[in-house]
Amino acid sequence: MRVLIHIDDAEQWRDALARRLPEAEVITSDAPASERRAADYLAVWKPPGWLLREPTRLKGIVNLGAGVEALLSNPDLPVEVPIVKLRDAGMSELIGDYVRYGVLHFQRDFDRYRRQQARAEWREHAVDDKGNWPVGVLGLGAIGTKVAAMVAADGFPVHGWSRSPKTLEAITCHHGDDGLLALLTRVRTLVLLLPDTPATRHVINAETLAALPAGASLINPGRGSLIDEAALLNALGPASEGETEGRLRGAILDAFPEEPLPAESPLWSHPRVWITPHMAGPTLLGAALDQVTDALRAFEAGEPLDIVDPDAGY
Ligand code: OXD
Repeated sequence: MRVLIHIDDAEQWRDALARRLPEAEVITSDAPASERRAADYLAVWKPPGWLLREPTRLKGIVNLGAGVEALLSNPDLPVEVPIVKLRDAGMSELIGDYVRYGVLHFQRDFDRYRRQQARAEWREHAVDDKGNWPVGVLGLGAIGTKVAAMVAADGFPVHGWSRSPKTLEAITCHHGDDGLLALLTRVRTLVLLLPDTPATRHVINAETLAALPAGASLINPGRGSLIDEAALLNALGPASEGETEGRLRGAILDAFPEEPLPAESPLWSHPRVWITPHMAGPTLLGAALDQVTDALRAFEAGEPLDIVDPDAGY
């Protein structure tokens, strides 16, 4: 089988995959067009349209990330070719740590202490008990489930939400529109781990933000498209340094509709927004390659695979 890799650092991926999969010929998108055209599989992250159009005998595509929205929205995607995507691949643990940091940031008042420091103000806040700090996780896929479990293991009550009903140990699970509202009204920190699909776009909007208790906080290691930015800024209140907090106490954001986040975005300078450059869940090469190897072998052997459902978007 011939596998064509397209991602940053493609040579590193090519060499590592070739070592794991000696039966395959692994090439990158720099290979001659005649070799690219004869690829059986693509292993790609945000490929250009020409690369998707070119192969003449493609049997499968492996998406080298968890989110498939860039692939599914590419007009050159050959729709008949099955797609598999990375599921977890070491990302969940890293995203879990990011979220745990974020929850503690608000629960232990680091945001308030930072503002006090700017005024050289020595003032202690009473600690709110973890048991009194429900955390909501929207999205209970491979990543959301693991993150919810990590936060629950820290002692926070965790509510999870998914499109269809789920049962998870130590997590209060909600689903559907009513379930979303029930979750929002209860949580003090809301974590977004939904995929980017037409159904999830702007799930955080004026209405859903208003359903959160006053003083709630938001963490988004998921996708930028989940948030209506104007509604978010409105809920955060004035971009002034003082003690005044909006209905929404603060937001820790890792994903944006346009990345890099444009320099002129008002989010950069908002005193109650923390921005990180889509670093919450980097793909770990070793774990990812295990999944790519298994997927390619399963494709070749005609074994069942967890294929992406293009209508659901994940
Ligand atoms: C992914 C990502 O989808 O890195 O894997 O955002």
